[in-house]
Amino acid sequence: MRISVAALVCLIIAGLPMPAHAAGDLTRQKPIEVVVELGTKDGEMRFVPDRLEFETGKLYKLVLVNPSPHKHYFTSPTLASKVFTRKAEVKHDGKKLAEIKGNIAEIEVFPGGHSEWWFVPVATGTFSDLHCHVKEEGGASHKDMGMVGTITIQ
Ligand SMILES: [Cu+2]
Repeated sequence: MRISVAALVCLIIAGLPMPAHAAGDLTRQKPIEVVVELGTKDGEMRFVPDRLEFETGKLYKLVLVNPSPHKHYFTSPTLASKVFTRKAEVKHDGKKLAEIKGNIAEIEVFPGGHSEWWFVPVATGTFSDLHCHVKEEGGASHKDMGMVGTITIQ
């Protein structure tokens, strides 16, 4: 029996387990929305939630809102190194004010502010370097006051 190279390649490919999202532009999927509050209305120094989970190969819209009276940062150098960023957006009252392209290292959100970070995780890991490095007058940083979190990418 003769079998063509093309047929052989088809047989090999058909036998491999392929994730459903493997084909096409991963940044053009319908995004999974994850909302994180930076600080609380009462001025508590924490991220809500403070544990985030993502999966590689999926598009996320990480919505960062600040309901508190303080400005806050969302900073995780490890997360920044493990994602491909499609864009970041700044919104006010549901209206888009700015769209930023390129790599994002950290995002600062002012009281009442709303930003979105659209990204696709490309590497796995668990890391606890999410923090806010704003310092209040007197020297204590929000990180020292409990504004920290853990991120897992599976
Ligand atoms: Cu802060």
